[in-house]
Amino acid sequence: MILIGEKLNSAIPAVRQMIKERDARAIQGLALSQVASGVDYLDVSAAHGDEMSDMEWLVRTIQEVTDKPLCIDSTSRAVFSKAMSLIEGDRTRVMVNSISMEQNRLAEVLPIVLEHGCFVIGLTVDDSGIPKTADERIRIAERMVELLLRYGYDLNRLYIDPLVLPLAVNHTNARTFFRSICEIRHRLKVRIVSGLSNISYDMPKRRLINRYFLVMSMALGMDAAILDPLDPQMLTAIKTADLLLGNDPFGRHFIKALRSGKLSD
Ligand code: THG
Repeated sequence: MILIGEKLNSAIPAVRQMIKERDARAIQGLALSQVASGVDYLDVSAAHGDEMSDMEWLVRTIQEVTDKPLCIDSTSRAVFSKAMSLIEGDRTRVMVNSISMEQNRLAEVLPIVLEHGCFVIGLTVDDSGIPKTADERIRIAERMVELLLRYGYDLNRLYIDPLVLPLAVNHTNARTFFRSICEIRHRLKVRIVSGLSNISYDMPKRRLINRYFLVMSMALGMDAAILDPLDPQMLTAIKTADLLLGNDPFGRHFIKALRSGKLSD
């Protein structure tokens, strides 16, 4: 599975503080520890603060210590433009997080994706809000795929995010998400990504719920996840699920994780 490390996010109070204090060492430490855990992308979000200048500082600071591709997490065209202008090396490796079928968001962010040929996360949301049912999510994903095809976008670079709603709001919300994954993959043949942790909002034992939810989603074909790669039990669940799903020939990654002490019982 493709792992997107979630830690470089100003929504996390300790990280917000590091950004505010321009604590480059602490931010670089968070980048490097996620890279050491095996992430494929580093999500970077500066929405809580002065987004423009914080994003600029983050992109520069992170790239001083790693060339892992960044997943730029924003809603603002100006922030994406700025971040893209600072990317060192191949800009097509960047993941834009995210577009949606909300008309404003689409008009703002899609041109950036098309201009640079980046990967993109497409949220299944439109101007009527986050859909409650799987069918509505599927329809929005269909509309997005049609639109991107019209622009000649390479659909191999699209990750649909069917947006998880909390179980505490409706006890069938995980089931709705599972159905969305299956149908979107089956009908549209595009990849699926998710942030997952919303599922356990307002519940006890959040990490436990998140972990089982992740493994079940992987079994249904989820391709990528935005998560905390520093959580050893989460990483163990991912390595074990990848082994069982046939994504790890000869168990090489499993054994490597075991040898480096990353697997917990
Ligand atoms: N989809 C897309 N992008 C997203 C999300 C999504 N971006 C933001 C968010 N959801 C994913 N990122 C985070 C970042 C931090 C936390 C949750 C989601 C968080 N972290 C705590 C911490 O690090 O301290 C707790 C971690 C833990 O205990 O496991 O809460 O859904 N496209």
